[in-house]
Amino acid sequence: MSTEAQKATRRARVGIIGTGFAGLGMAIRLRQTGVDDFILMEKGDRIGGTWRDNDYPGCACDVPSNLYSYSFAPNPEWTTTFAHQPEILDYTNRVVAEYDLLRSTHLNTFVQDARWDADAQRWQVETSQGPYEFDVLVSATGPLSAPSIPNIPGLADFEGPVFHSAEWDHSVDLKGKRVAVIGTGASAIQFVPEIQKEVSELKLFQRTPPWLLPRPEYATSKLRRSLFRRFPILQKLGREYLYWGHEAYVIGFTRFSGVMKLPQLLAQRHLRSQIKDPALREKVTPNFTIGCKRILLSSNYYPALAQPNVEVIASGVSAIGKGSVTSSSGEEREVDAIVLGTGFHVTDIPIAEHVRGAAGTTLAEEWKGSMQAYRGATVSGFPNFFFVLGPNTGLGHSSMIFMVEASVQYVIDALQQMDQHGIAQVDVRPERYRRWNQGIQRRMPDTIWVKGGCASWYLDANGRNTTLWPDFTFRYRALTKRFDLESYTTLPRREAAEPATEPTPATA
Ligand code: N01
Repeated sequence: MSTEAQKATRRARVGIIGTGFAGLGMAIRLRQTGVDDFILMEKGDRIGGTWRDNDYPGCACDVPSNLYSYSFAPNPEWTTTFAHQPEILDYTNRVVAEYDLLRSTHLNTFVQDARWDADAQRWQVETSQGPYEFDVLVSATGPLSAPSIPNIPGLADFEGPVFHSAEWDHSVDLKGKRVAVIGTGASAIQFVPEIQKEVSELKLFQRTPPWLLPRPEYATSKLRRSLFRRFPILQKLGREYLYWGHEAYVIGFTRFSGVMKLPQLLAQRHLRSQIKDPALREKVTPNFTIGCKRILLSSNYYPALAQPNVEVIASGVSAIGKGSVTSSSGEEREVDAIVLGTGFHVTDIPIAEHVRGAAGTTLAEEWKGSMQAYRGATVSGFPNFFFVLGPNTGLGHSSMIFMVEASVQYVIDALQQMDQHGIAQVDVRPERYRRWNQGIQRRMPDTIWVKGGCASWYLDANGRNTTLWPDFTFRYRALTKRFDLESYTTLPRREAAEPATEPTPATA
């Protein structure tokens, strides 16, 4: 692309940041409702978001695939009940092709700065590919897009390979190597059983043991697939069954924590049946109520830990040497490579540093360490800016795609109402914004995430849970079905605000 072309401002009615399930879901619904004037901006060189980035060995979904897929794009062909990453990415690519989204996608386009231009009533967006202008800006960057690299003294000086699970370095052959794994979250419990089979020694640094339930994964039969293909209603019914089964967790998570005794008993039984060594059993037994951190599903993690080439060091990490890792309890282990299963920047999402509202301040400055958004979607003082999967829309129990679809519906209805009423600008009223977030936070002390006795990435630096939705997901869907215009201040299009530049068609 020539420098001149890079400088030309590209315009569209809607700009979408990110092409994971959230961004693609937004784009598809726009297309379905007749809005073709949008551009998807993707920082990577391929679409796919977190399921593109996370391709570590064993990467798979821990929500059943029949639920973890778009409601409008059921996939009768899932080969297993819990699809693995390549199959999920294939599904995404098929949906992208079906809705012809590549022609609206600008790859390698990193959003550096987005600011609300009050005179033009538009978002001016600077990217690594030049400037853009949008009437409405949708952030769909998701909570799991920025790997968290721990600030451990000596990490930069380690002489062997070091990589994060979300940036797996497939050029490194771990076969026969002594490997340290730091972290025991949802990602680590999936890749540990895979790499355990090939490494000579695996030193697992476990700061907090997670609760695990068995993973009911099995290959789907040809008969089932053909029935789903021929009678879509059967797949729909299966999806409903899964949905309500998962929704039952909300009762224990947010209302009656005593209910969690049952899954905790099942998890204890799972642990006892898979780990016979009492010392190891003790090391990996959590000391908090199940559900306080994400409940993990695995039937091969504990057996991997029980193998002779694995040592669980039940401690955080205090230092890293040129060829060793030292635990906070002072145990030093010599290793050839380090894999970080240390999670993501979830409560300090990077996009918050790049988006500036009407007052010129960034989202991060507005939030002061605690993210918040009205109905998980809008922030006061940031007109025409929407989140898909914004603050407090995360789940610990069910499919995030359900929340994506609910969030997207809110934006779609906003656009339709803006058209209908000749509105150019909407900004959530400060008191609605404040009251909504106070309401969310008032519910938190009763939840398992606060009462359960654990520290987790659900809580931010101020100790607030700004990540999870503290209610049934159907309640969220009901709240986002209609854009509540009365909660917003609105402005019509100002004459002087007509664009100086001609609209530029999107190109892939
Ligand atoms: O990350 P995590 P993840 N020193 O944050 C430890 C989703 N997901 O990548 O518990 C030592 O859960 C940390 O210890 P502690 C899912 O939503 C979904 O595994 O904080 N240890 C923890 O053990 C999931 O929840 C699927 O004490 C350090 C681990 O690193 C989310 O992604 C699959 C440390 C981080 O665990 C994140 O999972 C996989 C330090 N300095 C992931 N810093 C699905 O199937 C952190 N840790 C849908």
